[in-house]
Amino acid sequence: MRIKKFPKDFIWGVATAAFQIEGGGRSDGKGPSIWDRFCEQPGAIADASNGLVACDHYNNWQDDIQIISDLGVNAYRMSISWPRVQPTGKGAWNSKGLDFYDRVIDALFEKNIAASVTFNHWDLPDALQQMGGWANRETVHRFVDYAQTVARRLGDRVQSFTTHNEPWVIAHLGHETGIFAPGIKHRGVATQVSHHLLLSHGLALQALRAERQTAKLGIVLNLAPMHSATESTEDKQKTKLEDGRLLRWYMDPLFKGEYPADVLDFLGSDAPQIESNDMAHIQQPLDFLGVNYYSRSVVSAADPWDVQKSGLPVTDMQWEVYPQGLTELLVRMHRDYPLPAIYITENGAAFKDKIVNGSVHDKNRVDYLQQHIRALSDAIEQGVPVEAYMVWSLMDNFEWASGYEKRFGIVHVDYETQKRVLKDSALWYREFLKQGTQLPELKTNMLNEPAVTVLGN
Ligand code: IFM
Repeated sequence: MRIKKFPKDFIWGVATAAFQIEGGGRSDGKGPSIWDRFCEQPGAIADASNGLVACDHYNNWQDDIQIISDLGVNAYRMSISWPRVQPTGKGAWNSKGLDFYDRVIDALFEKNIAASVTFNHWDLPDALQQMGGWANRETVHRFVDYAQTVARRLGDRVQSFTTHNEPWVIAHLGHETGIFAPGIKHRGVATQVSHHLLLSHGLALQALRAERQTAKLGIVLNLAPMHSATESTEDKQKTKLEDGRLLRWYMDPLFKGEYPADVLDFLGSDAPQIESNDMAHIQQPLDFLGVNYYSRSVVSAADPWDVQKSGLPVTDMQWEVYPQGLTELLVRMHRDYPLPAIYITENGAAFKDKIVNGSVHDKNRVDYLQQHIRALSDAIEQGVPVEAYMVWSLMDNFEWASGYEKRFGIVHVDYETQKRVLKDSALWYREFLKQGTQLPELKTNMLNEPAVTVLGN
C-alpha cells in the first residue's frame, strides 16, 4: 500500500488569538477593548470570567514559544491586540505594546517558525466603539492606519498578515444576535459592519502593497457546508439563504466584486450603504484565503436543528464531528471561485478534558484531528490548492461567551497555576510532524476511504 503524504513545504501550525491568551489586560498602557467591556456585562460570559489574565501569555510568552517550537510545527498563527498597540484606536501608539510583539516575532523568527499574524481577531479598541465601532465608516480608515503601522514594524519577519478573523462572527454574532461583543442586536447595523470589515480589508491590502509589503496578505473566513434538514422546499430555501449569508456574502465580494442578489433581496432595507468604488476596493487579489472549519450546519426552516438527531459524535460545543464536510466545502469553493492558496487557519475541537496522573488522554481530539487531516488530503487530491493547516488551539484559552469552560487546546492550561501540560493530542501532533506527516490510519469509519495515493513530494 502506498502511503499518502503531504508536500514537504506544507505549513503546519498551531493557532491562538490575543484576547484569548494574553491577559496583561491592564499592563503597560494597554487600552480596553470591546471584549473587556462585554465581559463586564452581567450574564454575557457563561462563567462570568474575563480576559484580564487568561493564559497570562503576556508574561509567559517565552515558555509558550518554546512549547510551540518543541511541537515541531513550522508556523504559529497569532493576533495583535489593537488596543495594546494603540490604546484608543487613533492617535498615540503604545511603544510597550509594539515592543512586546516585536519580541514575540523575533523569538519565532529565531526558531524558524513562520509567524502568521492577524490584525483583527475581534478585540476592537473600546474607544472606537464609543464612536460607533465597525458601523462607523471612520473605523475603516483607523484600521488601515493600524495595519500599516504594525506591518511596518513587524513585516520583515512575518510570513503572512490576515486582515480580519471571521467577519461573519463580528457582524452577525456581535451586531445581529448580540451574543458576542459589542452585543448589538440590529440586522441593518450588522450588514453595515460586514461591509466596513470587507472594505477595510481591501483598503488595507492596497495600502500594504503600495508599501511593497513582502508578507503574504489575506483574510480568514469561518465557513461550513450547509445541509438542509429535510427535502422540504422551506428547508431547502432557508439552506440556500443561510449559505448566502455565511459564505457567498463574503466570497462573492472578495472574488466577484458584488454581494449575492438573493441575500440583498432578503435584507431589503437592512442592506448596507455602499459608496461608489467600494466593491472594487474589496475585490483585491489575495495571496491566501484562510478557512476556519469546525463542522457542517444543518438548516431547518421551522426549528433549530437538534444535533443529536444525526447520531454523529458532538464536541463539547455541541458541534457535530463532520470531517467530510471539510472536503465538501473546499471542493465546492474550488468549483465556484478562482481560489488563491487556501490556509486552514483553524480546525480543532473542545472536549471535557481531565488531567489524570499528569496526563490528558484526549483520544477524541486525536481522532478529530486525524479525521480532518485526512479530509483535507482528500480535498487536495481533488485539486484544491491547500498549503497550510493550523490546529485551533495551541492551548486552552478564553472561549469568548463560553469563558474558560470550553477547552480547545492541545496543551492543557491550569488557570490557577498557569501550568501547561501537553495533552495526548499534542504528543500525537508532534509525532505526526516528526514522522514526515504520513496520513494517519483511522480506526473509525467516518470517511469514505479513497484509494491511497502520494500527494506532492
Ligand atoms: O475560539 C474561536 C476562535 O477565536 C475563532 N474561531 C472559532 C474558535 C472556536 O470557537
